[in-house]
Amino acid sequence: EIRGVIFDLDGVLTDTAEYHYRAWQRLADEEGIPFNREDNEALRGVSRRESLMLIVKNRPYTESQLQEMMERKNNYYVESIQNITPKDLLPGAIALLEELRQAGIKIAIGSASKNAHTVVEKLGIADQVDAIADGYSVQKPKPAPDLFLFAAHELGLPANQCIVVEDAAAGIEAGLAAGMWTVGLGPVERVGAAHVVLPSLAGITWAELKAKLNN
Ligand code: B16
Ligand code: MG
Repeated sequence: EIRGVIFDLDGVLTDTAEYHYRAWQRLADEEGIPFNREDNEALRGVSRRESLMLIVKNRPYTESQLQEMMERKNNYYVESIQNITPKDLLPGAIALLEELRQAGIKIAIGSASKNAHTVVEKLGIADQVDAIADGYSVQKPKPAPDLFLFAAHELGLPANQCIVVEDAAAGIEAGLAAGMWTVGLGPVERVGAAHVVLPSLAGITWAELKAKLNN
């Protein structure tokens, strides 16, 4: 029986991906590194350091230069998320969160972002969420199962009673590695490994989701 749902944040409950992209683009432009929206696809759900490495590739930056660039990008990002409001919740998100709460299902956020708390606050869903696992919670990023296992532990639930909702391939991989049920949002080419694949959360009810997972 399922007693908890762990939601990824960026790409699932809200679209901060656009803000991440603009911040990386600005950094890449300043550094004179070719980077565009298409390149950005590879950064979906990927940690800050890994994202930077995908952008700088084998250019010979020192560790302190890499640190400075991550900090610079984060400053741009933090600036842009100040304007987030509940209107930035993706379609279907609030309805599902409310339905889950009414059904007594525990809810956690499982995000790679170190800014997840700020985003959750700005979205106005802090009271709907029982636990937040974020970029500070564990060492190993997705696709390692650690972040979702941490979230389940915070909820007081065993892994097999939890569902992970993710938009990134690495996130689905992490959910499966954790021994959880997985729901992938987006194209099968990206999240096809999930138990259930949906285009988005729009119009999705808890009853429907449960029925699909029992298939
Ligand atoms: P930060 P998620 C991820 O969030 C983003 O998808 C990814 O683009 C970002 O690099 C990562 O968080 C780290 O974020 O730089 O704010 O710590 O999809 O796991 O909610
Ligand atoms: Mg995501």
